[in-house]
Amino acid sequence: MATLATQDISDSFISDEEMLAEPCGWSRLFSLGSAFNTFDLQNDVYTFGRGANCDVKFDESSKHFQAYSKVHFQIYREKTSVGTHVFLEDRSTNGTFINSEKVGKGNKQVLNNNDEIALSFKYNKVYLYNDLQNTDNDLPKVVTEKYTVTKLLGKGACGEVKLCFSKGTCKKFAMKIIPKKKFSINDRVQINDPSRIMIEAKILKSVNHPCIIEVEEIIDTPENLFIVLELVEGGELFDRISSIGQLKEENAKLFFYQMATAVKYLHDLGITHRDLKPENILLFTNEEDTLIKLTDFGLSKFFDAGSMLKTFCGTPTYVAPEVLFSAGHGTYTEAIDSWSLGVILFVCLVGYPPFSEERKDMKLTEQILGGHYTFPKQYWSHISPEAIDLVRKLMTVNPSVRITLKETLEHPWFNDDAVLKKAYTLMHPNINGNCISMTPISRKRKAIEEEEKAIKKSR
Ligand code: PIT
Repeated sequence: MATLATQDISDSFISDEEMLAEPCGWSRLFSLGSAFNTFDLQNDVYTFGRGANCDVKFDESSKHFQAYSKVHFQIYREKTSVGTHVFLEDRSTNGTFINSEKVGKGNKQVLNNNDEIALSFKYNKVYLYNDLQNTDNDLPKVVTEKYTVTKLLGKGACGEVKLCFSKGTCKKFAMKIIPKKKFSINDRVQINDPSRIMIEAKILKSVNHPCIIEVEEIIDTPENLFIVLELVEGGELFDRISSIGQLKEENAKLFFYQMATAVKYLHDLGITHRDLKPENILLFTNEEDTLIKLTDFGLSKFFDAGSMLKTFCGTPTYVAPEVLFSAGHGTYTEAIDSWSLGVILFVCLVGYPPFSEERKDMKLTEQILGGHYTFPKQYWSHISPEAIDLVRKLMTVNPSVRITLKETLEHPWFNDDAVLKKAYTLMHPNINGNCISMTPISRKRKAIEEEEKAIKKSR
């Protein structure tokens, strides 16, 4: 029984049954690992470890339980004349890591807001430290009453993406924050056109595909648009390729098949993505075989062919020749996505782009406009002729003969049951009996059906 004098530690755990919307204490440790619970710090000192005497005792079912020390680490706060400081002291044999840096047995380090704590292994992140005194000041109440917004996941031209936790369930999401006003970066004024942003958000909300990032909700305020997105944790395809040089052909096929299915799905709905590149393709997990998720529909378009001047901000590595040719003023079809996918496939297979500014004999735009790319033996000898044939068909200069996404999926490169089966299992986990509960996707489908019913009724 809990007494008034000493607070029962178990009061601080947030079980699934009694999800606490509001944190109680001076800091919160958000769980990043499945065997760890989100935990509110109320007292001045806490010990964490596998020993029975610890204030927070690790769950025996946790994957690395044996690698943890009896007392693994301690968190405490010290009130001094210059303020209150929070420290983590490493007491473990195998190490406690703050943002991937080992603290080291007997050492202590100041804990700052959004620090990630890992145990025994650098990648075994179990907690995110959230300093409750110091957060959310500049976020509107409509956001903070539902979400705790924490560390930065990425920064793009039109806003930031942050990690956030839903206050009811502590479920993790990504939150894209898009300022509506003009803002300037290095004296270059950029404009975030609110209607464009809304188009992106609406397109994302209207689609439903396992390989397209899912929107949980959109919060519209006078200053910003907040798009709450499903959280994916494997980073960008771009970084995966950069870190390993190039993908194995089988792996490239698994990823590319998913991209092609997702883009075909969009084309069937009359949507062109228009900005496909490895930076906009996210990986669901860090595993080798994983789901891909298309993002950044900032340039995407419903139905009509249109111009796309915004494309000319960066290097046109992935831009189709017909777009370059008319400098963004022409009208284009969905075939521009096939071209970009061809460039992506090229990069996945060999780790370098088909066109480059480093080439001395021809300017970059000339290379693209004329489709001047080659498959040097030195890099391509181990790649199958089918893969090369598909790259050629996607990177065909004339858009009216370029291969479509439907034809891409029927291409002989995909006569590969093992890869297709893998892709299918990743894309439809619940059909294989792995998951029977209602997924966000099925919830969303149901919501859409209900909305459609309501619209029909009101007509
Ligand atoms: C995540 C994790 C992450 C980044 C994102 C989502 C970003 C998604 C995104 C969505 C857009 C966009 C740009 C980025 O225009 O690290 O779950 O609609």
